[in-house]
Amino acid sequence: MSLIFTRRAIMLGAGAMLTGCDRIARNDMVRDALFNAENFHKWAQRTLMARDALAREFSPDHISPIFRSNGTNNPNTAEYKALWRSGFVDWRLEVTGLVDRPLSLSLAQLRGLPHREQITRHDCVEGWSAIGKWRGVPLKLLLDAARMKDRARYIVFHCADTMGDGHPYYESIDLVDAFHPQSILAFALNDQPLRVANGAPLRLRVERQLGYKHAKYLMKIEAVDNLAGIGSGKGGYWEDRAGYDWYAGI
Ligand SMILES: Nc1nc2c(c(=O)[nH]1)N[C@H]1C(S)=C(S)[C@@H](COP(=O)(O)O)O[C@H]1N2
Ligand SMILES: [Mo]
Repeated sequence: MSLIFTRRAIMLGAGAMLTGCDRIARNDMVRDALFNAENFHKWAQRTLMARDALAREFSPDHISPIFRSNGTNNPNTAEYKALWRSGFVDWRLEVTGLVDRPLSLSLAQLRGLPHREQITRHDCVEGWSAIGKWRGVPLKLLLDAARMKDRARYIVFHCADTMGDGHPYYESIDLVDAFHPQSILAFALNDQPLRVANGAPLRLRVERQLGYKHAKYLMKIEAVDNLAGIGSGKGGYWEDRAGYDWYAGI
């Protein structure tokens, strides 16, 4: 949202009140769209800081001795257990949706692609942080290989773990984050293959965002033009159920 648009929208609200018609000003949706913290934060981050700025990276001596697990620590479904038992040789990452060339990639294929390594801090809304060294494939590389269509706007991540309500975890990000150089699909943490507790065999790292955006246990990534058809339309498991902000920039 540009500053000009914000000003115009506020003037529109004021004008409506002056003419005695305060229907627009009282309309909760309009007020929320203008003034809620999430929109302001999003606007501030987009305008005041370049969204492609890098998240801070740390030196190896800052790595946390233990990178704890949060949320699901083992999907424990029959399908996942079978994949885990055979060392994930039968696991595939599907790249689908608005792409000209859908991909189905094995872990060996992903490991064979160019990597990025980054030591970053993970911040969970539940009040803990940890610094870890991640290694993975830049998301951009896969989206380019799949030849994403021009009308794609978001990337949705579908996970293997079914949550308490029986629905698998899911998340989504926009293309600014998808193409960000630190957005990687990580298969290693602290020079070890990713543990089950941290999302084996593959999880998203989207370093400019809060912990819940970093989808673990990836099965499928999907390019879409809008989020209306994903869950109840707010773009993520916790966004749909607990009102977490979709844009969780830090
Ligand atoms: N599939 C899946 N991804 C998930 C979660 C989850 O429960 N399932 N929890 C999220 C939350 S809230 C956090 S803080 C991080 C935790 O990652 P970690 O277990 O590696 O610490 O994963 C995120 N990604
Ligand atoms: Mo979290």
